Amino acid sequence: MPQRENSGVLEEPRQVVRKFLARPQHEGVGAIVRRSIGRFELKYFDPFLVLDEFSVTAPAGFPDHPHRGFETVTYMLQGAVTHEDFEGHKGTIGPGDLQWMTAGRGIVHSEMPAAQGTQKGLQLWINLSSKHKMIEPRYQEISSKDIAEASKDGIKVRVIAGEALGTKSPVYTRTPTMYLDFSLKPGAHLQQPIPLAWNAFVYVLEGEGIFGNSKSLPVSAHHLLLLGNGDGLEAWNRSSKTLRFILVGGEPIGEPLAQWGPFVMNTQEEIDQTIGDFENFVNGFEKARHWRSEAAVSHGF
Ligand code: FJE
Ligand code: FE
Repeated sequence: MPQRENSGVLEEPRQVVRKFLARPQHEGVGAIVRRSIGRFELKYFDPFLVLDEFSVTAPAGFPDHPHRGFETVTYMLQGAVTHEDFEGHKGTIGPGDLQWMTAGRGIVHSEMPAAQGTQKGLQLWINLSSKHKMIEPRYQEISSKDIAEASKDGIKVRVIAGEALGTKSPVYTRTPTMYLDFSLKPGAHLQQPIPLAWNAFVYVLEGEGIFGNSKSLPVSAHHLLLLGNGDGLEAWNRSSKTLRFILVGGEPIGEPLAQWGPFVMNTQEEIDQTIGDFENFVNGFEKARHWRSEAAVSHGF
């Protein structure tokens, strides 16, 4: 056995293979997102389509828009967002809350600020395999107090999906996914297993961390790190402040991708079909014919 600096639970820690700084850009109506996955240089990191760190202040927001063929996962960091959909499903998610929405065959909804000041959070788009693209829409909503947490040796984790430090999330992931929100105190050292065949990334939220190789340079907030092959992630906080980042992994779907904005299918024919379904209010978009969100009615979007 070669000697390793950190003998522990991992045999082959994953290394950082690409690094991106997510700069702010405009999306929705007046909203600002730092998009890391889904931008030109990184169109798709199978099964992940988009990762946005969003920032919205009223009257900005994401008024009535459709989705088909994937899931949106919204995790609030600050403030609150109200969502309403064309089925009459409505709710507000506040700090630390999670909405895991499986759009499946179709959702039309609005996502708008629900509080004063700036609402911040993360929205991740996870692809669905061809056999799941047209399933019935479904929500899993978990309020902050019900998100499983565990702590050990200066590490705190909020388990959004998957398992860490022996604690499991109740969220059902149609595309097998792990989503962990880690906070490391100064001096903490993390070793987190990740299934071998999965794609995985880190997105830094605050502080500075060392990822993959203990001799690498520290990485700061708003950076996305794509991880290479291996059985897990090793991370260190050698700074004097808390380091917070998310670690997300998923089983690659390995199918062709055809995307038109909020519609994600396998072929261009399916995209054309979807645009037709949406325009003609059929195949899951029936209720879009007469629906407008309360936000749209009252603000004239
Ligand atoms: C969308 C542009 C968009 N990131 N983060 C085009 F902005 C959106 C969209 C969002 C979004 C919503 C929230 Cl609450 C947070 C986001 C993009 O709604 F769906 C398309 N098609
Ligand atoms: Fe949306």
